[in-house]
Parts: sequence; structure tokens; C-alpha cells
Amino acid sequence: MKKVIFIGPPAAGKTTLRRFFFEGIPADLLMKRQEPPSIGLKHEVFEYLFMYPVEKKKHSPEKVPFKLALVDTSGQEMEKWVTTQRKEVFSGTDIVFFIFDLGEWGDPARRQFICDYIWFVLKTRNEIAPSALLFILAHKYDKVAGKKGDVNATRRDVTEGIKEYLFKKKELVIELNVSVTSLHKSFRNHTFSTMLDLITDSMQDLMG
Ligand SMILES: Nc1nc2c(ncn2[C@@H]2O[C@H](COP(=O)(O)OP(=O)(O)O)[C@@H](O)[C@H]2O)c(=O)[nH]1
Ligand SMILES: [Mg+2]
Repeated sequence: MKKVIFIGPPAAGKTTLRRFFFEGIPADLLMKRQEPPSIGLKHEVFEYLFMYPVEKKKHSPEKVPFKLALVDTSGQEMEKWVTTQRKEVFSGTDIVFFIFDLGEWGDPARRQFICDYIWFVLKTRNEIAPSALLFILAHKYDKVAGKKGDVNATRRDVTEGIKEYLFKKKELVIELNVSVTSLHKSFRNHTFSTMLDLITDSMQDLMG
């Protein structure tokens, strides 16, 4: 059983992405639905089966059972979140998706919070699940895209911003895997294939 976690600040879009990607619920329907935000550390677990296309020499598609855990934490709780729940969430994890709202990236205080959160995730990953892969999703690109939006420029800006923060504040030099996503009409196909590529590539690596 593989374990995937979706982690990040509340309202980043984790639940929506889960339903869009794993449950095939139309994005328009998801974006219309206003669910009350959950308060406090929320840890939900879902079980899925992931399938691969038939390979030449094999007769049936490969199936990989995996567990998806969704974790929300707000600022104050991150500090408190140090013992049992941290272990429960990270132990045995194969893939970590860190999801944040790009609409917050322009605000220096929120940007710092996001970078701190990533640092916390990296630190916890290193202690509890050092071989887990980390993928950062800079989500809700539609909020910042504008008319001449350039996904790659945004991706570079976010990647460099996080790396610079980790270097300056934490003396950490690290390569990061950042993808820009959105469920807006014009980006949802890109988002779906980005997530599919990240998951299939890493599942294949994990299966050896
Ligand atoms: N503009 C925009 N809003 C989104 C997108 N994805 C999700 N949302 C909205 O963001 C809000 C929070 O989403 P949710 O999945 O509940 O966040 P979670 O707390 O991380 O699970 C909801 O109102 C969603 O409709 C997106 O790509 N663009
Ligand atoms: Mg949620």
C-alpha cells in the first residue's frame, strides 16, 4: 500500500483537487460548492486504487492500492503539531503534495507563512519519511494569471522565492519540484495531466 498526503494551509484547495483528480467530479461543480472550512487540524484518510496501462508483456493492468491522507493546519497549530499526529501523518509516506493558494503569494506575510510551512514539511519528512517525494502545487493560478499570464514564469518565480527563503532563513540548499495548477476552465486539463504525470512517474519509481 502506497501512502500519499495532501498537506497545506486551510482553503488551499486540497479537498477540491482530491475530488477533481481521484473522483472525477466536474471542476465547475466543485468550484460552485461552498463547504464550510474545517477548523483545526483535520486529518482525513481515503483509500484508492491506481491503475496503469497494460504493458507489453503483461496481461492485466497493474493496480496499486494506496492511501491518501489530507491534512489542513493553520499557523498556530503548526507549532503544536509536533508529536503523535505528526508521526501518524508522515510515517510510511511515499509522496507528499504541498498545496497552497497562489493568491496569497503576493502578500509578504502569507508568503513567509507558506515558506515556513514548506520548511516544516521538509523537516518532518526528513525525520519521519526521508525517502518520500515532495511535490509543491502552487494552486489557483487563475487568481494571478491576468491576460498575459505565463505559467512557466510563475513557476520559476515561486520556485526561486521558496529556495531563496530556505537558503536565507534556514541555510538550506535544496532542489524543489513546483507545479502551477488551477481548476479554472482554461487550466484544468493542464492540472490533471500534471498530477497524473507526477503520480504515475513516482509510483513507477517507488515500485521499482
Ligand atoms: N479560484 C480558484 N478557487 C479554487 C480552486 N480550487 C479550489 N478553489 C476554491 O478554494 C476553496 C477552498 O477549497 P478546499 O478544497 O475546500 O480547500 P482545502 O481546505 O485545502 O481542502 C473552495 O471555495 C474552492 O472552490 C482554483 O483552482 N481556483
Ligand atoms: Mg479540505
